[in-house]
Amino acid sequence: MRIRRHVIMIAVLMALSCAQARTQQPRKVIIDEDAAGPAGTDLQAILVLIQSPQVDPLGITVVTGDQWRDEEVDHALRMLELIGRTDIPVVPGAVFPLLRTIEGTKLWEQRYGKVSYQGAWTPQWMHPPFVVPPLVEGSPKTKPLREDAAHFLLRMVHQYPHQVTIFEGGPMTDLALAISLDPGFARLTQGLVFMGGSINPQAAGSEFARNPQREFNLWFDPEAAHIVLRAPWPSITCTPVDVSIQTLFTREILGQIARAKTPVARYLARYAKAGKDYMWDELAAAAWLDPGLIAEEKVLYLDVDVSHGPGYGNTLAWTREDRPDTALPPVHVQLKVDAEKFNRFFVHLMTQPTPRAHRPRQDTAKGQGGMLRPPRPPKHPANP
Ligand SMILES: [Ca+2]
Repeated sequence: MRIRRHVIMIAVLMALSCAQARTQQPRKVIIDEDAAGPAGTDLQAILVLIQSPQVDPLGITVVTGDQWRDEEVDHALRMLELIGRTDIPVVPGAVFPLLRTIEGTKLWEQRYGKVSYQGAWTPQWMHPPFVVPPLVEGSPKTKPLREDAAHFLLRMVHQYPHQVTIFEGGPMTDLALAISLDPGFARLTQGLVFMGGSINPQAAGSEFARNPQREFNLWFDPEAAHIVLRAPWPSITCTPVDVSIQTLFTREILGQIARAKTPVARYLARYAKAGKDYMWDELAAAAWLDPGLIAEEKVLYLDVDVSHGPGYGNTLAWTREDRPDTALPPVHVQLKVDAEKFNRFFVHLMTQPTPRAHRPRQDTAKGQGGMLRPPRPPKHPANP
């Protein structure tokens, strides 16, 4: 009897230690971003995830959003070179949204009014999609994977079922393509964390006061977001405009980071612009690492207006009681941040040595593990 009790006790202890070992495993994540650069919210969110020793970044998939995909791919590769993490694959994703076009957007504006921020399509700095202007931080020598983002996402979640969190910091085109190719995709992940959407932001005087439900990531590819927000994710966490605009990338924050002499701190000191930008994506990444940074959240049901009328691309939100009779999964929507705590968390991460870094690459880099740059498609006059 005593022996049996001992055997049970040993089995329980073994199970507990296995569970503990599992929780200590680095958390796998794929970072889907519109990686505009150098520095800026997209790349700084990638840095948050890379700088955390808790995280195993399986890859960075890049989608057109704030800039066109190809220049974003180069900004991401170059940053990885400068911080010594060229082992993390960069994977090209969608160049165009599923349905939205530049021409269609111009027609929409004639009817319903101007959209001030259109990412890569903003008239003041728009250029053809496959042109990469010179990078101030230098051109990367490393290359992206030959695989496309949707297939990479699918391959990873099949390789590590239920272990990979999808971090989405840009338009959701790549995720919608993965779901369309394999409807089991969302269920095979550990969950979705995204920056996007706008519920009821308190933003007097800003663009969000006039158009409170328009947020760029969902607006840029409404049909993709519509597909993604209906997929059966095990969990969804949303960092909307409401909470992002409670942050600010101040000169003080940048000054504190610049005092560290690490490659990440040097990169930010040189290229980041402080003083006026919210920390959109950085907050989404940081709150995934430490949910204690969020002071208030609410469970809502989200969708996007795909009716192609005046509200095309706007965020739609319901409570459990008033949601429509469709299969929308619940979303944990962050509404308030502990801004001081978040700033400290961010500065701490940005001033630490980069985990698993090799010697940062300057300008004499060899290729990235034999990865070859895919041939550039012919110049494309406009979104078809
Ligand atoms: Ca982004």
